[in-house]
Amino acid sequence: MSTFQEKVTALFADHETLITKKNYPLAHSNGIYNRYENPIVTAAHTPVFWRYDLNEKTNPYLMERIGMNAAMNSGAIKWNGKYVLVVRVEGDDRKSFFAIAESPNGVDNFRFWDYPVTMPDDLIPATNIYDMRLTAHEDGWVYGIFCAERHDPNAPAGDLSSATATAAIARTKDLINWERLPDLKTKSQQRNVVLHPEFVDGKYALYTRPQDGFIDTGSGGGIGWALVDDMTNAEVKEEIIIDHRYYHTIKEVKNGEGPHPIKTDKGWLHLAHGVRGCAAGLRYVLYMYMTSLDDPTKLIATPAGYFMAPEGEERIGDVSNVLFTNGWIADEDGKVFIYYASSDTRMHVATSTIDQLVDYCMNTPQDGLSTTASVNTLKNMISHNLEIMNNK
Ligand code: M1P
Repeated sequence: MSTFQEKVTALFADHETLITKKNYPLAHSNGIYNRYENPIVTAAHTPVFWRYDLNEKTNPYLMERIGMNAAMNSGAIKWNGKYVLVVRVEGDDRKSFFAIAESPNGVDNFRFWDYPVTMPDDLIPATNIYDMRLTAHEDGWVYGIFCAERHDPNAPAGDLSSATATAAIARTKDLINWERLPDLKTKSQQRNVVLHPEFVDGKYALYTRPQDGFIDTGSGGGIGWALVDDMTNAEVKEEIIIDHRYYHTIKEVKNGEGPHPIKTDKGWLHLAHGVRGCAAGLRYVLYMYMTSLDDPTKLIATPAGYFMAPEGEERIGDVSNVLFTNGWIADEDGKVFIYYASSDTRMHVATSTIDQLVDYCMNTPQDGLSTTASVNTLKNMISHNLEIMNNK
């Protein structure tokens, strides 16, 4: 029979083995990106001392006292040479909070900082917060924009499910001390709001996602764009849709900007999620697009279909059939670390390069929005290739 101390030692040893496990790219790649063998952050990666009371007197059975359910939708930033994720950790109590995990190489050895983020909640308290997008803005602040969820004050008595989604804003200079700013003022509910890293016409620029209700985007036509004078009192006065939803596409029901776009010589590179309905529920996939450097509201590349869709164990989790992203890091050498969550449960990484992603966006055929158009695109590829093959 193990002593209490032996059991504690085993818990820490197992945890250390898990978080220091080397991660390798999968042998197969589609030429666009490389997936990796293991999830990079899971609920089990959260520190043992978050979950267990380590005092034998108060926890003689060494029970898990505060359970962690998921580690998902993470913002990302390169910080002091480390690959840093602001992870959405969800406790067994269904409350999400932010916690920082950092890695020396971006693909494994993610270790949580001792304490979760203390996010000031003094303006309008929210019940739940999640899905932070980080932007190191040229004004010198690092902004975190995230969803603040509250029970709908207009819900009929007994309806404990109706909620409202608002874009909450905070900023920091050290990722430790956060200054909470007023939530974004906007006509509709909002989720998936992202700050563009540069001023545009001297203003802050936001990617928005107007929605009629907490879940339904309804008349909100897709990913929006709004210029804002002041982030300390941010208000959307005018909003235009820059990336529309279309019937019978991967983003028919909803879409949302992922992390802020990466600036390249050829244009702004965007990563987003698209949602469609099916008999099994909603299916969330990742897709890409590019906008012009001269006019960031103008689409210049719109590859058809999805960039990544759930595969293998990624398909299963708390909300199955979901890939979601709100973080990526572009290194100086052009390598890109794409951080994505699967099925609202765990975090993964895939790597690519700016050149590959630009090539993917510029040279993947567009969606012709019908079977006939898709078959014509396919026939062009076949005849092009048969000519090459037959001339060998
Ligand atoms: O459950 C899938 C995702 O659903 C929401 O995303 P969207 O607003 O686009 O529907 C969010 O709650 C997100 O956190 C979640 O991963």
